Amino acid sequence: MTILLAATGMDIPVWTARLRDALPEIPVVVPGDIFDRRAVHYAVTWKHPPGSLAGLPHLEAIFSLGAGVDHILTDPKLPEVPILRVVDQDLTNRMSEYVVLHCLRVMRQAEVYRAQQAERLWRDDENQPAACDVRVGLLGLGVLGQDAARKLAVMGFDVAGWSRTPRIVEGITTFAGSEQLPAFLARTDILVCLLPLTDDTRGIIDARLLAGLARQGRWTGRLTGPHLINAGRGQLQVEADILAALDAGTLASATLDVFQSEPLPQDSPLWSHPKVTVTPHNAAVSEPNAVVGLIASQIRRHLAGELFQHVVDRSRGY
Ligand code: NDP
Ligand code: OXD
Repeated sequence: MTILLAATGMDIPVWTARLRDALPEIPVVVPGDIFDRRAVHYAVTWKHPPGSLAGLPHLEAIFSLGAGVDHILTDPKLPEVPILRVVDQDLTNRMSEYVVLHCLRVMRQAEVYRAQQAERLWRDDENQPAACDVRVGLLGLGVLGQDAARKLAVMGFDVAGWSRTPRIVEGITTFAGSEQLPAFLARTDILVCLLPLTDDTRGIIDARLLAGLARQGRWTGRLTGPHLINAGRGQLQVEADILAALDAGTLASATLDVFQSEPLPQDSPLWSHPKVTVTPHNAAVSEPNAVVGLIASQIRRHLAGELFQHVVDRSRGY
């Protein structure tokens, strides 16, 4: 029995070493090694080369090294075995840190004070809004969206979430389905996107969606709105529409961790736009020890005859 680690953009020696430490009884191979394809029972993947998982007759499961699985589902030769994604408290905490950080950064106008500092300008804004007057809306109320929503609520924000099917989350106003999207957007000052990339969500953050956001916050003073934070996937957003909305003043700022093309091309106008904050798709990194621990426990469960956890529903695409 062998594990095939087929990943690009990851530190392969580190992940291989962690897998070997966690499952010393199972050899780990990588594409390019000479190995018996019939021996491969598990594949551990991140953006694997399409087709590289075909021709593994005894493959029993494909693990994603991240929470998202769009990178797996695009493979036209994907074997019909369970796909398992990362659901891990370490990754979840990291994403919530990112969301809370940037919501606070927007609300407390960090960019304004940074600019004032550059000019040695001592100017106090007497009308800092209270968090309860700032309405945050989460697109996506799954594992990451719910945790971020709860932590934002602890900070005092007025939080709502939108999902495909109705969800009940204590202290959070919830909306579901395309028919409730306009009402959700209309009460949103800071839109946080934590959706998966699927056929239904591709390009969802477009001019129409941005035009539906709240135009007037419940605060007075210098804070303007609305604001966008996207840490889901880059192909959820239409970057030309975001830039147009920023330039038209219908969007006050965009904080983007993910991009239509990654790494963000050098000539992208997003890099230098004064209202855009760019982070390099690291809102919630997969920490090797945490994620390998999860994969090892899934494999041990499976070898003991138990069911896999966190299995992706291929028909939904997430
Ligand atoms: P989950 O599968 O737990 O949650 C997905 C949420 O999106 C659910 O609430 C789901 O609705 C909702 N959703 C899916 N499709 C639609 C739709 N068509 N309309 C409305 N809502 C929809 O995923 P996670 O929370 O674990 O992760 C979300 C995404 O975050 C990942 O897929 C990945 O792309 C991204 N991510 C980014 C990282 C980064 O570093 N930037 C790190 C980790 C993840 P319902 O509740 O009804 O199922
Ligand atoms: C993930 C990611 O999906 O890091 O986990 O993007």
